[in-house]
Amino acid sequence: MSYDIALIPGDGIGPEVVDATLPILDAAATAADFDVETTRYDWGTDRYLNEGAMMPEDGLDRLASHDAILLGAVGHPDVPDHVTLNGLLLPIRKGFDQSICKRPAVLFEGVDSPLKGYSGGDIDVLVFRENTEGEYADVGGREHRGYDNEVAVQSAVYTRRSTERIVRAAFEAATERSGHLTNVTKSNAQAHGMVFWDDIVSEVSEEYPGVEVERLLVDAASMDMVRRPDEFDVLVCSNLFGDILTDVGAIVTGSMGLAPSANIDPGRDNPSMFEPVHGSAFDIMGEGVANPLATVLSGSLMFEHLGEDAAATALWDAVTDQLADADAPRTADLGGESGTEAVAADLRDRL
Ligand code: GGG
Repeated sequence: MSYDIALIPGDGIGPEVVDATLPILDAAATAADFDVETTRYDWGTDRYLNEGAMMPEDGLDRLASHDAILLGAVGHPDVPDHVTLNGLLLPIRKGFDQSICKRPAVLFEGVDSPLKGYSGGDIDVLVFRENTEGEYADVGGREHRGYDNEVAVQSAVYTRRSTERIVRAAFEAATERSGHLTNVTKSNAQAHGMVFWDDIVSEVSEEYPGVEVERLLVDAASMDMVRRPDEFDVLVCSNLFGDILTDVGAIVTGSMGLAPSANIDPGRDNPSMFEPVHGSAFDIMGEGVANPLATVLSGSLMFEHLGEDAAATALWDAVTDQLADADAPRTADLGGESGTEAVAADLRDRL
């Protein structure tokens, strides 16, 4: 069996963490008796600066035949973030109907949380973020620039199809896990889209009588992510709220460098995409110190999605073992002094 993976290393530390991860994916694949073939697409801000677009016009067509996509990071200090995000990452998520974004936030053994009283094993949250619409729907406009009556409108879009998909995916996960689901909205202030969202959660909940649903407003949920993250299990939320809450989740579980994500097309008509939650981190680019573990864990989610459970588990376990080992190399974000390559080499040995 062989899988054809599209690589989009992207900007900043993206190429560093992707390149460090590839031999690790290969090692896990070889041990599980399958092959990983890769095709590299050097799309991103350098392309934008040279050619005026983050990716070619037929970019989605070129990606469509791949089994999955592994992406590094997007963003550049010389280009506005809305240009880079809307030029590469968001068109892929939307164009490939990747409406389900799954982001685990796990406090691994051996990793320190900035929260007092929390140690390894205490936090294990899985966030389901709607990934193709909501506040990132790119609906709006800006008029009368520079005049007193200047106006900007940014609308959020919630469709029944996509909202049901993310909510159902979250209920499925909650059923397999603790039976507890937290629905995060802002339906006290946003009486159309967010109340619609709550209605869909209520409808879908009838199919899952075993799942207990807690409702939280996003302001309270953000507070509780730092006050009582151990009490959360599965969270479901809109695109923007998921983006914010998963950064909070990453930092309370020790580092952005440990947070993986999966952007999944539930219909499986298109390739799904896997990427670390972190951005391009230009401040450390080229120093060889970026933490590759979020990308490795994203590779684990990719193998799981491809049905290669043994390789997925092997990768996750190798990272877990490394983090639990006080003598293992670790990068500066985790309090260590090792570089990307030392961490990657140690992981390869563990596999
Ligand atoms: N690793 C992907 C990346 O560079 N993400 C940066 C970012 O700003 N992402 C926003 C989002 O996930 O919606």
